[in-house]
Amino acid sequence: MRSSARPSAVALLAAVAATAGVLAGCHSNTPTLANAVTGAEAAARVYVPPGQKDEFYAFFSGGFSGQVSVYGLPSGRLLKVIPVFSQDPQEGWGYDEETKPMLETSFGFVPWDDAHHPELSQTNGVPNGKWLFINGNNTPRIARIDLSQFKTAEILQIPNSAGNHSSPFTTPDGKYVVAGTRFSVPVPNRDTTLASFAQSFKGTLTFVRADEPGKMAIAFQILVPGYDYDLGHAGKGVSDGWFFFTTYNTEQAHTKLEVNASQNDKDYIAAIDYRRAESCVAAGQGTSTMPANYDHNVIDDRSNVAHVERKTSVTALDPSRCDGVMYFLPTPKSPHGVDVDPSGEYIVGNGKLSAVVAVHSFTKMQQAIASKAFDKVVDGIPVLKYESVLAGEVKSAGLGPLHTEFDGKGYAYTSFFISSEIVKWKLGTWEVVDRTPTYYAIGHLMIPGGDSRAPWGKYVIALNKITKDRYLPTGPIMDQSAQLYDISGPKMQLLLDFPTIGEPHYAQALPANLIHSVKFNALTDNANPWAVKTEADGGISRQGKTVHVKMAAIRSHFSPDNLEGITVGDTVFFHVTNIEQDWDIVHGFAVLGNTDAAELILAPGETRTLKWVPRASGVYPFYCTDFCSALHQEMQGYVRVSPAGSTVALSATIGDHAVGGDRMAGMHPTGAAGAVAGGHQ
Ligand code: K7E
Ligand code: CUA
Repeated sequence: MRSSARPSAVALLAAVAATAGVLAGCHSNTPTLANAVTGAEAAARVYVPPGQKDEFYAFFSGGFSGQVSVYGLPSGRLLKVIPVFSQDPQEGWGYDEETKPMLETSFGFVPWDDAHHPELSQTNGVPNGKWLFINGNNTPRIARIDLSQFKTAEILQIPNSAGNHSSPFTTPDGKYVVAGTRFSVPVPNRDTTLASFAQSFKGTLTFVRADEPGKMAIAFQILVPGYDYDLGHAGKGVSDGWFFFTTYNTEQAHTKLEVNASQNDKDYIAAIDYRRAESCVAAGQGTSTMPANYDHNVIDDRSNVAHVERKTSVTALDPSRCDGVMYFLPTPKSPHGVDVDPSGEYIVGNGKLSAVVAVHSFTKMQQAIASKAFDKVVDGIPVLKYESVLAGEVKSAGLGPLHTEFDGKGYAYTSFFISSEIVKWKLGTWEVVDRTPTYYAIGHLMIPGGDSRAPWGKYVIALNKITKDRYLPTGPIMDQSAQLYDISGPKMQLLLDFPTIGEPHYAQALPANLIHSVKFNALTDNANPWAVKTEADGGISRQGKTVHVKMAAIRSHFSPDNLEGITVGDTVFFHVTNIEQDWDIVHGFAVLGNTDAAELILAPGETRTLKWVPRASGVYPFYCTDFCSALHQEMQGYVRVSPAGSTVALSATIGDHAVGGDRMAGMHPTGAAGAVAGGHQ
């Protein structure tokens, strides 16, 4: 009967919104004059003349597209979409034999996800331009993107989790990225009545080692009460060594959360002393080995082939048996983002349903722990007294605070979803100093380096949920929208709107000179077992019903380009190597009527493999899909497919000569080759 005793969240929001004279999802804000710049001024400040380059790289999550998009700032120009969790025909990602294993999970092949939080790798709390991590929210995963290649290089699945939302935030030393579960579930997962939620459902907070490429690994999982763990951020500076996660649904509702998870005046920010966790794990104190099935998928640098490693256990830590590892900080009310200021002293809780933004003090938290200023103890975890940890409250700031970033000059910027605005306030005095409307319904906001120890506080970007009436209409669904504001002066100034791909929950950005993008891969380093180094290395071979074709692509032909001797019932693998050694000279490869894959897109120096199972006899053309030269349209060839049982001899030719010839007979690659050709039939 709790719901009759207290107003529901919806009623609360409606009441607050009505008093404030705005409607939920308000779209009627007009810019305040103090913040306005003329069109010409704004244009000049975002204009990057043709041939010149942007100052910042910005990485936007694709939300339900599953990918990451890369923009230049301040121009808002889209530079690239990096395929991560979703199959992508533009790059053949998840279609070719080399990359299909990247999308394997313990559930099987999962070619989609919902990606929310791009996180740049850090050194000493500052983005270093090496890698970008991003979470898969639906089927819990963390991906690592290599920023020298702008390519996904590694994906680790997170077991005992469901809805990997509070992820993959990094520690300042880059040692860990984290994964907190949004849904609590039975751990280990099993058939259980949903009504037993409060007894049998658990949350997990997972610390993943992430400082060595190709070696992401779960260090430990902390088993926590069955709440929803929403977002997280590491401490830094004075709070280095701690991690903070927001919770909601401390009511432990399993149905109608809209009402039932909005009862408590305060939920918690969970504070984890992860160095203490490390010492308990090292000493075996409060730990157990839990069985768990999850995949770790890595692309080998040199062969470019992805491999799946199935893992079978994790180290679990019970915080009630590791003294001092975890505390709860009461925080009003269903907090979403938790953001730590550049000094590490202030921990900002963005209570979605709260009228204030509550800011905790790390120093006070330490004192409260020392003096045992506890309200109560939940499942062995002390709950600190709200007043004993509170640094201050930002009052009457707006409605529906979600996220906060920092400019490095003593100010914080908080997004307000319901009142659809960014509010700038001063750390320490908590006074609101500026506000500006967003169009419309802002979620995250982003300042380059704005969650780091040293923000580049020149711009803030609003990542908005609703776009209607801003651009030419595109039917009932509009792409989401970003807005760029200049924050170099005392007032935020709106300069630019630009559309995004999918729903950009969050983004991160850093100065362009911190990224070292390679121009091509050296052919001499290409260790793909099917690579060819010259045109003469191509050829065709048969192993039972499997036919392997090794092919070189170079302006403007394939070698070989005529293939015969394939029969219905064969499975054909085209292993194509782009043997160009020049920046941005890309070739593609596609074959008529292929139901087994998309195209291949080949970076210079790279080998990829296309699977094809012809279902009928005939002649099938193949061609290059990337307009690579004046004679690109000539870059084509034919495969002859004969009826099953045909005795047509296997041949691979170009012009008047055979390619590979007898050297191909009995060709039987070893090692990783088997994984490429046979792994995903
Ligand atoms: Cu606020 Cu998924 Cu970080 Cu969307 S989340 S807004
Ligand atoms: Cu190669 Cu077009």
